[in-house]
Formats: sequence, C-alpha cells, structure tokens
Amino acid sequence: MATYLGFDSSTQSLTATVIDVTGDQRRIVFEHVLEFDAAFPEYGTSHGVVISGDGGRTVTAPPMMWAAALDRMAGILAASGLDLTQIRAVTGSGQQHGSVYLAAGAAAILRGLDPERPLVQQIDTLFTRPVSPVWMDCSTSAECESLTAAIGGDAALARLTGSRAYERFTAAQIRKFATAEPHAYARTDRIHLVSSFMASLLAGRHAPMEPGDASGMNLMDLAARRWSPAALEATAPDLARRLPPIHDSWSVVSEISPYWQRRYGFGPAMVIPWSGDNPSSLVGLGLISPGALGISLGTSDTVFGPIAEPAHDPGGAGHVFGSPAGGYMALTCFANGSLARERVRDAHGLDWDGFSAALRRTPAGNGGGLMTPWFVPEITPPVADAGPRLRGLEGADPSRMVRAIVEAQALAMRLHSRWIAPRPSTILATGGAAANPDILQIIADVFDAEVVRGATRNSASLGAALRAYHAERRAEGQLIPWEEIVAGFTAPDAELRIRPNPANVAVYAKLLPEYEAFEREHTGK
Ligand code: ADP
Ligand code: XUL
Repeated sequence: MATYLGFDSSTQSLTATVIDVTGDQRRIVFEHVLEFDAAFPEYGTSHGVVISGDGGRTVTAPPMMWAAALDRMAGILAASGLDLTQIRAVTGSGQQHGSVYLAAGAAAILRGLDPERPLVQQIDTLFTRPVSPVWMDCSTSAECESLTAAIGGDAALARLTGSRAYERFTAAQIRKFATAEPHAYARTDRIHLVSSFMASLLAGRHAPMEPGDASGMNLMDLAARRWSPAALEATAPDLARRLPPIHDSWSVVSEISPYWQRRYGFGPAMVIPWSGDNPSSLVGLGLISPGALGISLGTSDTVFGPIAEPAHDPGGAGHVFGSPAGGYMALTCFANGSLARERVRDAHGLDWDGFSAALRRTPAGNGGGLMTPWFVPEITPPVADAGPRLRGLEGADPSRMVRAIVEAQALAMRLHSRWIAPRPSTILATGGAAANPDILQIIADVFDAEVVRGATRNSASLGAALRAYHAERRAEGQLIPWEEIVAGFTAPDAELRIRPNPANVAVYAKLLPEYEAFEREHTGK
C-alpha cells in the first residue's frame, strides 16, 4: 500500500485526510475534522480564537491547543484501523500569517519527546509567548507604516514581497512583539508560522518554511524565494537568526519523530514542509494552470488562482504568494466571510436552512438595497472602523438582510479579483459555506461563471496529502507532473454544477459599478 497523510490546521479546526494511491487506486481513505471550540473547551476559544477587548483588533490563539489537536488526531488515526506504517509521507497546511515564538530550549524538547506522555505535558516551556497572533489580528497599523516607510512605499514593498504591508502579516506582528515585549523577544530563539510550528512537532526538530506560506510575512523576497535583508532589518533586531530557512515546498524535513512512531504506530514516514491553507487549497482543488479561479468560503473568504509571473494587484488590495506546486498564486482575502454570514443568520434567529430559504425568496438585486459586509474590520478593502453600512435597507425584513450580506460579499469578491482572472468561466468553490448551493448561485450570477465544488470540502488537507505524495515520489527520483498527481482526486463534485441565471447576471452587471461606488463612498478611496 502507498498512503499519504495531509493535515489542515485552520482557524476553527484541525482536519486530517489520508489518500491511497496504491497501483491504479486513487481514493480518500480517511477524513476527520476536530473543531477546536468543542474538542478543547479548556482553551476558551470562540471560533478557534480569542478576541481582546480593544475593539476586536487583537486576535490570538493558543499554540498549545493546536499541538493538543495534532496529538488527539494522531490517536484518532491510530484507532481508525488504518495501517499507519504504510503512510509514506506527511505534510499539512496552517492558517496563514499566524506566528509562534519558541525559546532556545525548544530544539532539545522537540527532539526528546517521551512517547509515554501526551505532547502538551511536555511542551509548556517551549514558548516565549503563550499566544499566537493570528490572521484576524489588525492591531499593527503603526508597525505597517514604519515597515512601508523603511522599504520605500507600498509599491516597493509589494514588488519585493508580493504584498504591501498588512496588519495580519507576520512582519508587523513580530515588530509589535519585539517593541512591546523586548525581554520576551530577546528570549525568543525561533519564530515559526503556524505551518512550520506544526511541521516541527511532527519532525522533532525545527522545520523550515516553504515559499507558499513564507510569502505571507512581508519578509520574503518573492522573486528570489529567500529572506529579504532589508525587510528583516526594518522589522526587528537580529531577526535573521530567529527565522527558519526557506526550503522548496517538496523538500524532505526528516523522518517523523520517534514520539509519533512509538506512541501511535507510524512507520518512518517523511515529513514535508507544511504550507499555508490557501496555497494548499490551490493544490487540493486541482488549480494547476493559470486562468483557473478558486473561492474558499471558510472563516475568511478568499479568491485565488495560479499565475505564471509574480504580477501585482494594481489596486494594492491583493497578495502574490509562492505556489507550493511551483510558480506563483494570486489571492484576495476578505475578513468578513463565514462569521459575517453567521452574524446575520443569528441576528434573525435562522438556521442555515432558513438562511437559504431567505435567499430563494428574495430577488437578485434586492430591490436596490445595498450593504457592506464589514461586521469586523475588513482587509479588502481596508476598513478599520467596523460596522456594516446600509443603503435602502433601513427596517428591511430578515430575508432582505440575508440577501444583502451574500450579495455584498459576492460583489466585493468580483470587484477585487478582477486582477487575478477578469472573466473566469468556471469557479471552484470550497470551504464550509460551499455546502450551501444558494450562496453559490449568487456567486455564479455575480461572476457570470459556472460554479462547481471540489469533491471534498476539505480541500486544504487534501492538497496537503497530494503534496506529500508528490514530494515523496520526487525524493525517490520519480517526478510526476502535477496534473497526474491531482488526477482522480480533484475532479469536481458531479452532483453540483451551478450555472449562472442570465436574468440575474444582467441585474448584477448593472449593480457592480453601483456597489463599487457605494464601497468607495464609505472607504474614501
Ligand atoms: P476554516 O477552515 O476557516 O476553519 P471552514 O472552511 O471549516 O473554516 O468553514 C467553517 C464555516 O462554514 C462555519 O463558520 C460556518 O459558518 C460555515 N458553514 C457551514 N455550513 C454552512 C451552510 N450550510 N451554509 C453556509 N455556511 C456554512
Ligand atoms: C489569507 C488569510 C486567511 C487565512 C485563514 O491571506 O489571511 O485566509 O489563511 O484561512
């Protein structure tokens, strides 16, 4: 048997996927999701994070919880009946941008983990900072300004690193920590991303980063795929020695450490560097050739696609990352994704069926009513001052409010993804809310494109399992083209193919410039 394991340590959950590629066999043989809030109530998270009292700007999560989840998931895998000795390679993806701060003793602790005791009992001295700032944090505007000034402006920083400065990106977060807690920073020996932290736990040593997730830091020279000395210098003192090296996405870190082999029965599987959740979804959706477009409706909503050259968003609102399949990917991220939809759903006492019924009951265009979906500070376009803005919806009934949020999100996605793919003919949807065909219909109508859904909603962990397969074969001297790697796994769900409705397409073609003007009116840009 030849099986490969992929994880996705996302905002709200840890997912594991095992694929079997024995002979002509190509199937998913294990898929399991652990929701952080429900499985680990002792960490006190809500939707996987802890939001501070400063207007929701500081958002963190306990890295210990992610480690506990990895340990628990390994136990579930061991109890599943799968033969873990047959897993040849393992990798994963993490929510992007979040950072984990480790002390000098970390390498010895990782190396010496005792298989007789749970992971969390052994790693409490690992951290110099008990919390990790995550992608929802937007408390670092001052740090962004100083980084931008040091590099010579938004355009210069975007040319160098793939993005202008963003609050959630790791450079600004590291700078804030180094300034606010200089003693803890001084004690910090290694700064990991969520992805490279999780890979380090599996490898029993400090794992490298790879270009897919390292490009979400404002620290990597995108063209050279190595740390930019100028960006490091502008961020924090002595940063170079605190960052892991950047290795190819398909390199081999090491064998999975004795802890996992002895405690759970893994064989000597190769650990491959973990990537970010969006780069991993790119692979898990089979988005290999430029022109293809994916939409992930997870905690955040993201629109992304592979691109051949590291082009930049002329509007300055998007990012260019390295693709873990080689080349580059373009991405636009919206903070107000699933949680904003849930806000509207809950405000009107609905469940998802009720939410969907409201979408079916109301006409495209919502009778001219418009909303901006900014329940929390927004990334795209940048809006610091949270609160949805309304036009023609004062006193509207719940159904129109439901339609307003989904239309606003879809219009914003279209508006801010034109630089990636101006007229996509097909969109691959994934993430929790891709379960909802009525939401997907509005996306199809706004983009005038067919929307299909990945065969699994867990495209990031499937992407990781596929990356493990690719890397292990490559390490054994067999270079399999990506089209072949993903074949049989990423064909869209045959049951669901949502075609745009021409009448609605016409309504949204007219509404798009109106929404653009409405957004501008409220952002002043
Ligand atoms: P992440 O990977 O960011 O942790 P997921 O992709 O797992 O998040 O998506 C979780 C979200 O999916 C939940 O917050 C929920 O709002 C949303 N969701 C689940 N089912 C539905 C549905 N039927 N309609 C709309 N949204 C849904
Ligand atoms: C992407 C982003 C989010 C996180 C969490 O830039 O911030 O999509 O990766 O999913």
